[in-house]
Amino acid sequence: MSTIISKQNIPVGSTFLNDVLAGLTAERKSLSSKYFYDEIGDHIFQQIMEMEDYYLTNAEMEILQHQTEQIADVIAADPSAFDLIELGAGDATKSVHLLQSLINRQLEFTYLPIDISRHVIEDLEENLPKKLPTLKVEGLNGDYFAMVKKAKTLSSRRKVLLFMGANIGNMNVAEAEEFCKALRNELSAEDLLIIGFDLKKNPRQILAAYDDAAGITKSFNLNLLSRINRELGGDFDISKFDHYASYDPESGACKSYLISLSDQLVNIGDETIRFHANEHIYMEISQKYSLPEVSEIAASSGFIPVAHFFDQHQYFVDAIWKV
Ligand code: AVI
Repeated sequence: MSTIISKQNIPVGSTFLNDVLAGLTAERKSLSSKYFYDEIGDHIFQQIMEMEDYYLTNAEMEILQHQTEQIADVIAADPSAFDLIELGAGDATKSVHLLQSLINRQLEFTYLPIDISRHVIEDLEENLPKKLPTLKVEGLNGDYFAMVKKAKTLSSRRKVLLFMGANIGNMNVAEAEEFCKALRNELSAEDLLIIGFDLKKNPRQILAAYDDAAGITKSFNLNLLSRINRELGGDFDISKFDHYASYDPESGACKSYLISLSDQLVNIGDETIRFHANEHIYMEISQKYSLPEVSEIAASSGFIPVAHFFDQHQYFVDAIWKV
């Protein structure tokens, strides 16, 4: 089947193009943060995770470093063999601690990292065996739900799902609930979900994590406009947009926007998009939760909380839920 190409050489029907145009021609302009992660975006996100202000990485790392044995105890309470499936595995820096502990216990399991990036999966399959030679790894490249379904066809062993890094925060509360319900529907009675939530805390601290003085988060957001220029033939002038982050302590919603600094026209493919001065593009939500709100999400999506693991400051929680 031949692909129809538009005059800008963009495959017609490209999801990225369609999503970008739908978002920027809507009354309230938005772009999806799932498109942040091209190669450059991955690199900038790595820099964000190394920032002093971005407390989330260290908080969850502390949990994995110091409470891995207790987490492994919950998993090993059922002695049967299992598949450990990680959604959005990245470079697995945090999960390595848990993997090591499960290996030390000589538990029978296979690690199935799922990532949308083929590059990430190839790296994991190549590098993890160097760190953990006896680990059985089977990388799955693709969409979370399609790959969880595929994992279920590969073995009938019980499943332990890992969804860490506060990735659930990049959905609003209703979307998070729908997502957890959909995960619940894929799981059976003996399965577990280990899921990381960033907790509500001093609003200034949260805002600082998403509005760093060095402008790394700003470049993370602006990179999506550059990506549109690179991949969709857009002509955004990046210098004419600023980054703005806000945090609402009541709802727990931390939101990022790009603000148009002037009246301007931007061309993407065959479309011309008008921006007014000070008009915003909604870019990303990083939802924060209280512990009762975490348990509400568990209950409304059909899970039962089994255990909670916090860092010493209670900035972050890794919750274990059963079905
Ligand atoms: C990937 N995700 C959990 C990050 C977050 O904290 O929402 C993405 C991010 N956006 C800006 N800084 C980090």
